[in-house]
Amino acid sequence: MRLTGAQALVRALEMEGVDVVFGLPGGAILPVYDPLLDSPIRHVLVRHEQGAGHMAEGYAQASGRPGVAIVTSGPAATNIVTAVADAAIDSVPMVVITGQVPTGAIGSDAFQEVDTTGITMSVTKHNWLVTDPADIPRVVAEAFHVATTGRPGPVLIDLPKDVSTGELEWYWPRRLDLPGYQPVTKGHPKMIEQAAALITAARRPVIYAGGGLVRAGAERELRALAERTGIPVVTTLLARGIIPDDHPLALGMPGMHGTYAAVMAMQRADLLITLGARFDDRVTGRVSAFAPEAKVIHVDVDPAELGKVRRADVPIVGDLRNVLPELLRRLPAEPADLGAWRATIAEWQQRYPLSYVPSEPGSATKPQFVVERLRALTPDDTILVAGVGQHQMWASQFWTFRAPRQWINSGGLGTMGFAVPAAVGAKAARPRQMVWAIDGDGSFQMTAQEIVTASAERIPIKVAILNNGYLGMVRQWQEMFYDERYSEVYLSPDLPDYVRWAEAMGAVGMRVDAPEEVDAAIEKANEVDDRPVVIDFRVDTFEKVYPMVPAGASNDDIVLPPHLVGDGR
Ligand SMILES: Cc1ncc(C[n+]2csc(CCOP(=O)(O)OP(=O)(O)O)c2C)c(N)n1
Repeated sequence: MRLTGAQALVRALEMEGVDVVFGLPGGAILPVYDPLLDSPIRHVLVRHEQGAGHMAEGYAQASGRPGVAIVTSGPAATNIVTAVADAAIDSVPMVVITGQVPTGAIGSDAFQEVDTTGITMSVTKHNWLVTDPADIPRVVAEAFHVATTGRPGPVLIDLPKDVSTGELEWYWPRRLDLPGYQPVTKGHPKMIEQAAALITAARRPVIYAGGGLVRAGAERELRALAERTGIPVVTTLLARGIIPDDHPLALGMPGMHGTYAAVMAMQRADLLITLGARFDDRVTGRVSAFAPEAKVIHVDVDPAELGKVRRADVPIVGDLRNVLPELLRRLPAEPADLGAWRATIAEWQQRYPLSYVPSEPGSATKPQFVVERLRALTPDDTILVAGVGQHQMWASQFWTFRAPRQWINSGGLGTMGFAVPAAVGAKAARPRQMVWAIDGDGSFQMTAQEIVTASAERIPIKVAILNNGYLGMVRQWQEMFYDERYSEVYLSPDLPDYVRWAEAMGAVGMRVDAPEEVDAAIEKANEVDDRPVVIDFRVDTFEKVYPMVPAGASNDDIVLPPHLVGDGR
């Protein structure tokens, strides 16, 4: 059967089981948009290509399937680069298709020409510039394979216009021939044995659970390891929910804004069982002072992570879903007695819990209170998305996570503007689950136009803006480390008028000025199911995120909130 390259591309996406793509057309990608009209694949028309990228990420994180974005050449390709970089550092499977100028014009500074494969080389797992229509089915199959296997990540297919208009004889590759790409999935038995021996000998072990566990879908295996051994678990920003926060072994988030117990448990540990985590600087603080007495077991599907930041005593390359059961098989039936260690940790938890001072009657709403009320008033399986800043940390700290894939966030890149489009993508993937985004006023302004997309496409997400009138996290650093010299961080809580803006974009807009109004607004928002909702929560400007390990400091120098200190620590 003869097909155009564009028809073959759309057909190949169908073969891969794609049900939704996010994108926006233009000159170089026009041929692809024509056969899309005849395809069962749903296309969500975004208002900015960065939004398409984050939507694909939100879709992928909520569903576990790769997200797909289609954009044109030049400025459209550069617009999506932020989202591609975001997906790369957070290991999100994503396939991006970009239009390109015709092959004969490449290199001539043609209209809307950029070197897309060159620009995205360092932020994709792999990319392809297709020069022959006959390659399209094979490249699409390879792209989905590479994006979803080993360490997941973004890939990009650059499609010149003459390649999408050219013809080929349709085929679908039965097997892929990628000799240079063979991800290791089974851990080395000798290494697993050594890991079991370290676990058996440890008296102060901690499981350092990272986002790789979520990507691998290894929540059962993790829980089995923790429960069998009684070893407490810290969950990084990307791993929140991999073990329920109300589980007796859960210590919450480690790192810069982690719980005191999680930070201290890692610092005092004699063994870190590192699973799909990468010793990010936001977790380790000053690396030379991090967990000084701990031996390290490091399991990761990506060999490049092992020894990158911290030497591993036992490095294991492999898929966590394979490695963890093997490890469990080698552990003795009787776990070591960790009673003393667990008691020490319990004391830290009890003395220094995550907490805040509730607002006085008549004074401003505390942002943490909004997060707590949202959790209390939404269904258990609600998907929570966040922007980047103080609100993100409060969301991670004060939401109670009970399952993976219900927390979607920009971790490694820290991309303001992530929340609204990622929420749209998550809701497109999981239409029956409620999707809330907690956003900052600064972050919201970066991609708010995707509320228009949500309205037009009837994707009813809900957005809680924690409006403190500032680029709050930067303000916090200026307050603490720059002598309260506030340079370019004031935004104003009233400009723009969020309620009118939301309504102009087809959403329901609400404003909440006082703590007593919080519940009613959330309940009203929960009832809206035919359009997006945006609530402008006016919150206390002066609130800071605690605990805090200042950048570059040792985790031992963790700063507790003022209301918890002065008790002899
Ligand atoms: C695209 C981008 N630009 C700049 C930054 C640096 N930055 C980190 S947090 C922050 C402030 C965020 O303000 P807001 O969204 O209002 O959230 P808040 O901290 O007030 O909760 C800034 C500017 C960033 N992370 N991303």
